Parts: sequence; structure tokens; C-alpha cells
Amino acid sequence: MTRRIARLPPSRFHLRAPRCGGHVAPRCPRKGSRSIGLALIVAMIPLAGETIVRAGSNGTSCANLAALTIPSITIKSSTAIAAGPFTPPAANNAITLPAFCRIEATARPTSDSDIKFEVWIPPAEAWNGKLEGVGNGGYSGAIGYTAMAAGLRRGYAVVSTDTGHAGDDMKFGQSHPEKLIDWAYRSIHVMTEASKLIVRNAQGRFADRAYFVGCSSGGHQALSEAQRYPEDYDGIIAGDPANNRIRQTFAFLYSWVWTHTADGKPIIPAAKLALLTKGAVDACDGLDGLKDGIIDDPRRCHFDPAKLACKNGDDAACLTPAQVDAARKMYDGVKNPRTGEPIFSGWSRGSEGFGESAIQSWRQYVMDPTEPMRVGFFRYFLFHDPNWDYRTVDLDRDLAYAEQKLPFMAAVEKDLTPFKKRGGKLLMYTGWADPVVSPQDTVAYYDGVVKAMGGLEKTREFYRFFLAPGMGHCSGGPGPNQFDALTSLEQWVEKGVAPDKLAASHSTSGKVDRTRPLCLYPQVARWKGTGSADDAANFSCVTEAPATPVRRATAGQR
Ligand SMILES: [Ca+2]
Repeated sequence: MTRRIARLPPSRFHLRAPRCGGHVAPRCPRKGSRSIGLALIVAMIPLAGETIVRAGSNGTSCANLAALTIPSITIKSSTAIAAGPFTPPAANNAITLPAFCRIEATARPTSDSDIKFEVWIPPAEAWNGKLEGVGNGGYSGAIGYTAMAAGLRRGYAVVSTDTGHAGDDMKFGQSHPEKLIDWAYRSIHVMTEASKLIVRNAQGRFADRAYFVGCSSGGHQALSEAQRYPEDYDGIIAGDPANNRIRQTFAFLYSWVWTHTADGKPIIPAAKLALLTKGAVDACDGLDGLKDGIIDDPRRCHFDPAKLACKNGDDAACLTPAQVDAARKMYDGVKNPRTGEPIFSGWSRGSEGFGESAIQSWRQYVMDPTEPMRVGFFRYFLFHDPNWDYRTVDLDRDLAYAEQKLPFMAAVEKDLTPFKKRGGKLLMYTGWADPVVSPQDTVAYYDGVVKAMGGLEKTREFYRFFLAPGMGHCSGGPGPNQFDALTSLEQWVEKGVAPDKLAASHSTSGKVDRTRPLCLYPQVARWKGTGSADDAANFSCVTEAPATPVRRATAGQR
């Protein structure tokens, strides 16, 4: 739910004619457009005496794109930006970018909609022939300029939206049901459709491929696109997806109640979150056969915080009974108190406090807020009562009501047949130490899709999942947490090379100090027994027996 996405290494992309695989792909270039794609290559290798064909010669100049008349879209500006420093709106620092055409636009699919989006289009000679949509974080009403910049540098035309409102305050949804729908799923679809047309006009042809890349809320958006608008994207990356949104919001509420006193004080101080992580790692690090400071699969770890219970009164190195109780509840997750039905998976052992920043612990979404995180969901979206008291929550009654009234807030459909049929490819990853979106819930969603889609092999044909041990929310953590998922997805979509693992690295102070594969779920990376445990070459991906006892997974919203 942060604005960060997994960092991508510098582009290794080369201009070349995109290939259209044997699968059904409605957005594959038609014959005419492929010849333009090939012309791009020709343009790059001019031979003496030959006429150089310039790609995009049929395109509209940047300045003239503002004259486009796309229904419900208003183009505010279209400006050619020279290569060099560019300072995005409201940013303090400039980012260095290659030249591009910047289009600022607004979409109004309903009379109450005000969806701002920007499309950045490289000049024809620098364009890789593709479009990339980038996702958002939290409820942030902000265009993702940093993610756009990363895509533009790779040669992509890129698009991002503010999701239909400005800022992170959930009051935007109060008495604005259409804006809520814009946030939940419509804004991404609308920006995608409009940007495809705008790019077509700018370049004289449609993009050969479209990709979506997002983490956290962006991961939610990614899964929503695959579920709701399977034609929008050829390839989709869903990182640490907050797609089980309604149940997760209930889990935020309950986790806050468990971990705060009646007068709203945090029960577990920040320093003791780190103590919990140390206790869990000490207890479970070796279960995977390698003492490397990483709990490989927290489902196998049954560390009980009572091990750290104070014996002679409270001090910094032990836990009081109230602290033990709060931590146990965080690990156990939300269950229906009447039926015992799991509502939302607990947070992983190892996610309590593994880094300095609030997002690298339970602080940002649980301990630090003065009220339950996202309590605005109940006040402004669900009950339409700005004074709603979270102490009055009734899990049975209110969860059923929320799932009945706001089903569009989640993206939990497990039948992805339309996306598979159109040839779409979906790559999902998550951090096993994510302190925000419980990774066990993400595992439960994938397992649910596998069941709905006819088994693991049939699912892997279009949807692959990679778990990152020791990675936090979208990035960070003691485990390898930097990887280039987009290059893997490009290979899959464009060359039919499905990824079996992702090459990941961990850095300290900007220096890589560990590499390791992230394996194709449910495989795990195991050290071969010789060579450095910090070198990916000494690991193989293997299948192990399921964690026992298998913890009951979140049922997920139906
Ligand atoms: Ca370990």
C-alpha cells in the first residue's frame, strides 16, 4: 500500500520487431503494422544507397494530439519534452528523462468522474512499440511519475492515473459512489483504453503489446484488470496484491484493536517488534536447512511469542502477557468468533519489525496509526457515517453487508478463463515478510485460482507465482528483493519463454551482497550444500512436501 514498486535494473531492452506468438492475442499487430515494426529495424541499420524508412511517419505530431476527440476524454495539453531534467508536478526533485511527448488528460466516464491521467510517448525512433500501464499505491490519488519514468527509459509509452481523486484521504468516496468505482477498477481501464488510442495517433499504429505493472494497490489493480478487462493487457505483473480488499480492511481494523489498549495506546512498542522478529528468526531460520537470517516459509514456523515472556517484570528484552497475547493474535489472523471460519490470514512470523522504516514492520499499518488503518472505508464508503465508532464492529453482520454492498472493491474472482483464452500472461510475486498484505492470503488466492482453472499445470500456462522469502511489502527486507519481473514477462509474452524463476538480489548501501532465485510456486530455493550461500548459482529450485500442519487458508470473498 505504499507508492513504491519493486525496483528495476537498468534497461536491457533492444529495439526489435515484436513477435506475435501462436496464442490468441487480439492486440497482435496486423500485417500492416508489423511491416512498420520491421521498418523500425530497417531504420536502425541504414545501408548505403538505401532509403531510410522512418517509423511513425503516419503519426500525429505531439502538439496536435491535443485536438483528439475521444469520447469522455479531455486532453488538457500535449507537449514535446526535451531530454534532460523533468520535474513532475508537486515533486521536489527533477528526474532525468529521455525525450518524450507528454499528454495530460482527464476522463469522465460518469458525470461525477474526474480521472486525471498522463501518457508519455517516446519519439518513434526510441519507442519499443509497446505500452505500459503503471499502478498506484494505497488510496493515493496521484499519478505514478517514478514508475512512468522507469518505463519510459525502457522505451515504453507509459500511462498512469490519479484513480479519479487527489490525495490519500478516503473522504473522497463520501457521497461519491462513482468516484469509489473509479478508484476500485474503472480508472485503470479507462486510462488504458484512452492511452491505446492516443499512442496509436501519435505513432501511426497501435502498440504491439500492452503491459501492466503494479504492486500493493497496484497489484490489486493488476488482478482486477486480468479479472474484469482481460483484453486490456497482454502481460500483467501483480506484486504483493491488496486484492482481497474488503477482508483486508476488516483485518486492519481487528489488528489495530488487538494491539492497542482501550485508550488507544500501542501495546507493543517499536523496539519490541524487532525483538519479535529476532525471536522468530532465531527459532525458525534453520528449518529450511540454511542459517541465513531468513525464514524461508513462515507457514512452517510456529514460534510462540510466549518464549520471550518476561520473568521478572517488564523490560526491553521481554514481552508482557498483553504483548504476547497481541502478537499471537497478529499471527493467527481474523477468524469469525462464532464459527471459527478464517476471514483473513495472519501476518507472517518475520514480518514484525525487520527494518528501520515504518513500512518494514507492523508500525505503518497497525501500530502507529491513532485509529485502525482505513477506518474511512467503514465511515465514508460503507456506513455513510463519519462518526462511526470502530468499537461497534460486528464481524458477522458487517462483513456480509460490506461484501454485499461493495463487491467491486475487491478483485477476488478465481476463474480467469477469459484472460487465459486471449493469450494473457500474469506474473505475480509477493514478499514472505510483507507486514501489510498478508502473503498467506496471496497464496490462498493463487491456490484458489489453481483449483478453479483445472490444476497447477493448466494455471501455470498463463499465471505464475513467485514468493520472495524475507522480502517486505513490495521491496526491502533481509531476503533478496530486487528483480526484473518485466523482462521475464516480456520474454514470456513475446517469445513464449515462461519464467521458471526470477533472478533476485539483495543490496546493502547500494552494493549487492546476496543473489538467489525466486522459485516458481510452490517450489522453493534450496542451497546445494557447497559454495557461497550468497550466490544464486549454488541454489536450485525444488519441490518440498507441503508445510505441516497446513494452516487453514483464508477463504476469500466469494
Ligand atoms: Ca533460513
